[in-house]
Amino acid sequence: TSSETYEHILISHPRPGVSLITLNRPKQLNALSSPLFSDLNSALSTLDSSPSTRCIVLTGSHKSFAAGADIKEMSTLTFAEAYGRDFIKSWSQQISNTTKPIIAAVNGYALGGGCELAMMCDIIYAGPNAQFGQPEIKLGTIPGAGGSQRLLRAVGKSRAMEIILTGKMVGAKEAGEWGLAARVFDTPEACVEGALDTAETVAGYGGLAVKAAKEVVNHAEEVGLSEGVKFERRVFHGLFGTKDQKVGMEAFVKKEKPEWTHE
Ligand code: CO8
Repeated sequence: TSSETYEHILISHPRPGVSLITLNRPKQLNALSSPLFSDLNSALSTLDSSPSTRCIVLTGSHKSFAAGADIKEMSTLTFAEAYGRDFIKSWSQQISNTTKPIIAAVNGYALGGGCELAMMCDIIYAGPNAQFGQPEIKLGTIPGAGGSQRLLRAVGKSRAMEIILTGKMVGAKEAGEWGLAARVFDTPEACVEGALDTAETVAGYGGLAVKAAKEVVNHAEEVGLSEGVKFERRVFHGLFGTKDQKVGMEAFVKKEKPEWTHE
């Protein structure tokens, strides 16, 4: 996949099993346009089915992860157009369908759709200048790609309400303390490197167990506790049918390093 080229994103494979997607509309602070999403979705689809990719890191520039949906593209949209083509739905479909873990390395602005995009990822790491926010209220609208739902789950009602009702930005320190970001780093470079380190760790495990782990955690957001625990147990049972479960447990018993087969 290293030969792929896109207009609005960059793809590289900086670590074994790890692919890095860099949003690349620097002049527009990575505003999320339809062509950018077309590139992103195509790349995610390719990487999700590529055996050489086991974990994905998504980042932007040091100044901006993504400053939201492209306001210039949206400003004249009518209700009939938005409803008629279910505006935004296709944008987030591919990222939600991606079975490999995605780590967002957020430096600079993650606003509106940018914050929503980060929250669609499985882990968020933040650089020191990260600024999260849902400023849609300032534009006379509200979050449209899951922001109200995922922010509520990430930081609780009172903080989510404050962010969404005021449009204020939340810095890296608070994002870390509130659990929106799993870790906060001292420099933008360290944020991306930290995400790549974690991605390399994840990529070093058996692919089926990684896929199952992501699936059961995501399922928890959809269902109640007893249903979620049951689903987790069934997937857990299923993993006894994989070669990697035997590889992993036998290696532990023999005090050897597991050689994952991803089968
Ligand atoms: N859309 C289009 N262009 C943008 C956007 C945007 N969201 N953000 C920045 N730009 C452009 C600016 O227009 C400017 O372009 P130009 O040079 O041609 O004038 C360029 O990027 C640089 O921006 P600024 O000059 O404003 O840079 P500053 O450093 O002064 O300010 C800010 C940075 C604070 C980030 C400022 O640009 C800003 O407030 N941007 C808008 C943030 C915003 O409101 N985002 C929410 C958009 S609504 C939304 O996302 C709805 C969600 C829909 C779902 C999405 C699916 C994932």
